[in-house]
Amino acid sequence: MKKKAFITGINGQDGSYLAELLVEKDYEVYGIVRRNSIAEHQESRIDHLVGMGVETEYGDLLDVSSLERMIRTIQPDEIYNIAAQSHVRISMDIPQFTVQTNALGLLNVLEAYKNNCPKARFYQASSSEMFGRSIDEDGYQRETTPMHPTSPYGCTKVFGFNMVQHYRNAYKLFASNGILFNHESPRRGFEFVSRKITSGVARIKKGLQKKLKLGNINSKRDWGHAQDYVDAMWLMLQQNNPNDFVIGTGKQHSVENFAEKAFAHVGLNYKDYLVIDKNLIRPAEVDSLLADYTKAKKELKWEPKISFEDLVAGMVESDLEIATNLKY
Ligand code: G4F
Repeated sequence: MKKKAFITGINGQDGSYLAELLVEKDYEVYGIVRRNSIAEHQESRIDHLVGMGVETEYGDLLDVSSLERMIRTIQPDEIYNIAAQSHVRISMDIPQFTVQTNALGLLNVLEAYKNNCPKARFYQASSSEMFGRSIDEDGYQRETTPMHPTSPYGCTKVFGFNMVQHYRNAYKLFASNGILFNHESPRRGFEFVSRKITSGVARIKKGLQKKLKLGNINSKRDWGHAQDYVDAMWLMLQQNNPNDFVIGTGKQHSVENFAEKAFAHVGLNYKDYLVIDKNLIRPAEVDSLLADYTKAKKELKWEPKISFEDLVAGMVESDLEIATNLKY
C-alpha cells in the first residue's frame, strides 16, 4: 500500500519541494492551502503536481475542525507541519497573528495528530531563528546551543520546538524537530532578502529597475538550497527514533556578499546599484547564523549538495527568465 503524507504549507517553497520528493517516492500526498480572496497564483508552486498523486483542500492551522477532519479521514503515515507566518521582520509588525498561526496553529496540528493518528510520524519546521544572538564559543550553533530568540517569529518557533519535545516525551509520539537554517531557491518568496536581491538584479539587468534597496547588509547567514533541505525532513521521519536535528551547510556569507555574487553573475558591480534604506533595518537583528550539522551528517547521512555559488546563480538565472517574460 502507498504511504500517505499530510503537509501543511504545501504551496510554499518547502512544501512544494517536499511534495515533489514524496511523489517521486510514490507517496499519496495531501495538503492544506489557506483560502485567499485573490485566488491567482495560490498554488503556482504545485500546479505541476496536479494529477500526480497530490491533493489539496482549503484549510488553516487555526481551523481546528477541518484539520481534525482531514487528519482523521486521511490517516497519514507522516505529517509535515511547514505552514507558518515565516517572515521575521513582518512578525514584528503582526506579532499576534504570528503567534496564533505559528504557536497555536502548531498546537492544533499536534492535537489533531495525537487524537486521530498517534501512530503517524510528525515533522515540525523549527528554525535557526530560535537561537537569536546565541552562539557557541567556536562561532557555530548546534542542537545544544541555548535558545534566545529576538523576534516574535523566533519565540513562536521555540514554543513549537518545546511542544514537540513535550508531546514526544509525554505521549510517546514519533515527533521530530528540524532546526533548519536559511534555505532559498527560485521558489523563495520575493520579500526574503535572497529573492529580493536576485529578482532585483534580474530587473536591473533588463532595465526594469534602477536601484536595489536593502537594510542591514552586514548580517551573516548560513544559506542552503531548499531542495536539499526537504531530503533532510524526510530522512528524519525514516529513523528508528524521533529526534531533533540542525540542518545547514556549515558555511556563512554576509548579505553584502550575497548581493555582490548575484550582481557579478550578470557582470554588474553591486556598489553601483545598492542603496541602504534605514527603514529596512530591523528593531532587533540576528547577526550571525552558522550551522554545525554534524549530528545530521552522522545519524541521517545527510549532507547539502548544492553550493552557495550554484544557489545564487540558479536564482538569478530563474529571475532573468521571469524578467524576460515580464511576468512580474
Ligand atoms: O531573508 P531574511 O528575511 O531571512 P531571516 O530573517 O534570516 O529569516 C529566514 O531564515 C530563518 C532561519 O533562520 C527562518 F526561520 C525564517 O522563516 C526565514 O526563512 O533576512 C536575512 C537577513 C536579515 O539579517 C535581514 O535584516 O537579511 C537582512 N536584510 C537586509 N535587507 C533584509 C533586507 N531582509 C529582508 N527580508 N529584506 C531586506 O530588504
